Amino acid sequence: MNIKLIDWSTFIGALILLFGVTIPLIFFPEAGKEVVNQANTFMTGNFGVMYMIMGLLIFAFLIYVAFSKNGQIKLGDEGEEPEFNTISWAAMLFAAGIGSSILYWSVIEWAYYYEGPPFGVEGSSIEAIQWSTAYGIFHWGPIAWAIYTLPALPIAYFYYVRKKPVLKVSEAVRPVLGKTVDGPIGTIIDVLFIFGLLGGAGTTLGLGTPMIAEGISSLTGMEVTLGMQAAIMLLCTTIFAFSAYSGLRRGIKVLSDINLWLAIFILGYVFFVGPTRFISETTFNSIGIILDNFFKMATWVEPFGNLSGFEETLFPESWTVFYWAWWLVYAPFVGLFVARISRGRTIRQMILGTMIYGTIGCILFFGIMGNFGLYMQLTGQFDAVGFLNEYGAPATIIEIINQLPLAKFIVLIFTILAIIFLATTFDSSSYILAAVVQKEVEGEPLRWNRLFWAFALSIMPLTLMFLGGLGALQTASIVGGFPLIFIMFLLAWSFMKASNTDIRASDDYEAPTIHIKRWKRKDKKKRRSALEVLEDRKDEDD
Ligand code: NM2
Repeated sequence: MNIKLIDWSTFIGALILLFGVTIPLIFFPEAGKEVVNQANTFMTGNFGVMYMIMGLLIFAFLIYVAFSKNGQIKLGDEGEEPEFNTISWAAMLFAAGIGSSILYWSVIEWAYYYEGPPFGVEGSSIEAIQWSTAYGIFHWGPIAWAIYTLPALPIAYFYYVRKKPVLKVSEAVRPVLGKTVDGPIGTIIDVLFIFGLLGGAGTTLGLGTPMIAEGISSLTGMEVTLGMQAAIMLLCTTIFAFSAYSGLRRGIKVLSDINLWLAIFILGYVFFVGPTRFISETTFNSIGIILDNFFKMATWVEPFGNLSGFEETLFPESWTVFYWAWWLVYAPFVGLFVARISRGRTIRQMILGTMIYGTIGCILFFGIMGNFGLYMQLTGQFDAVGFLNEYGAPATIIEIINQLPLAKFIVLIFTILAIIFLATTFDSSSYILAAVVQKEVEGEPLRWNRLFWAFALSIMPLTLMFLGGLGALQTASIVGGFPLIFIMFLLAWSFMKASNTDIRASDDYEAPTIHIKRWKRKDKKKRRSALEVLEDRKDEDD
């Protein structure tokens, strides 16, 4: 156990924050629940608009960068081709950014909007149905993917253009903060990133587990209990901890590939065996609704909410703000992967690719899975909304899948898919967490370190699960994400500052693709960043 390699201030800082939040919740569950709920209401009520502004600003910023000089910069050397072809690039991008939650929300999100639509629309009306088909896609659409893309900009830039291997978020803001990132400020930034990711993971595990439990219950007839859910959570944790510990790279890669094919199979099955025409038409229609109302949806904060004569829905707080926060906490982590796979592309290709392909992938899930459920509802074959009110979301999701022909088989595939999705998301998160708290990464982050973070990742959600309720889980991302709003701003600034300086000094300023040539990689093999290590990992896997 080589403890010299650990960056102790970041490690302990993250740990203090983690236990500082979880231990009081374990010992004082009732008071804890109250505090968590209040924190949630306080954050979303007072600062919700900040998340909304952030989403829109990031979206506008990326579109601007994509079509500016900065977007023409090539991530790599002159003549270098993109390292991965566009299809594998898009598939990897999707696998890194999306986990089991898409199975959850793509099937059920519409049902919430059907009953509790936005904009003061009456529940279950035709208008509500229209919104219900569009809002899920909006929450998993271009703004969401823009949030994911932003951190990739400085990380990819410093890695491929300035040729400095950067893993830590604190390193990516060095152009703005200078030497201060070597002190406590840098540690705080990294700790906040860890805290955010723990929050995001909390939301993911907390939503995924009850759904998997319902799947198992539907297959075996066993009753869903808290104990069963805890066992599932531990099972998923153990799968990824085991892979983390034994370095089962092949195993995890095989799992991700299986996942991709299972997902394609389920989508294809529901599309062709289900109401193909209804799904196609409704999905197409909902894209129109979003295009027509994009800015209205992106800015709706219900300002007259509790003034007299208006009935407050709390829709923006419960949905859009929650989602932007959730995408935000995963963003630095996904940014690292996007950066890693984008060698040889221009900044513009990276930005537009992420936003377009990411959105298309989510449209497929929401369009196919969501509209299948809606079809069941509208044709009276299955009252998903009634079932949701009575039995809750996880049971309803599985019951919707149960309406398909060969139901048992499809529920089985769906449940397996959810388990693998959870395990692979956590495998990569624990890898990144372990790497961030190390000074150097030689080969792989230390085993015990990876294992440690693998389990740390599930402590928070386990606690939150026993506290109960979606509300408590949603807060995990919202609270965890708040400080990251400011870090995102620093990341954008840092990218602009560095790239503008380099563009000014470059000689192919007028060319359609700009190659920045002034930076050479310092070949100090000893200090390897996790990014390089990931690269090797990939090479070995191939
Ligand atoms: N996002 C995409 O749980 C997961 O699927 C991980 C969730 C941020 C909503 C990402």
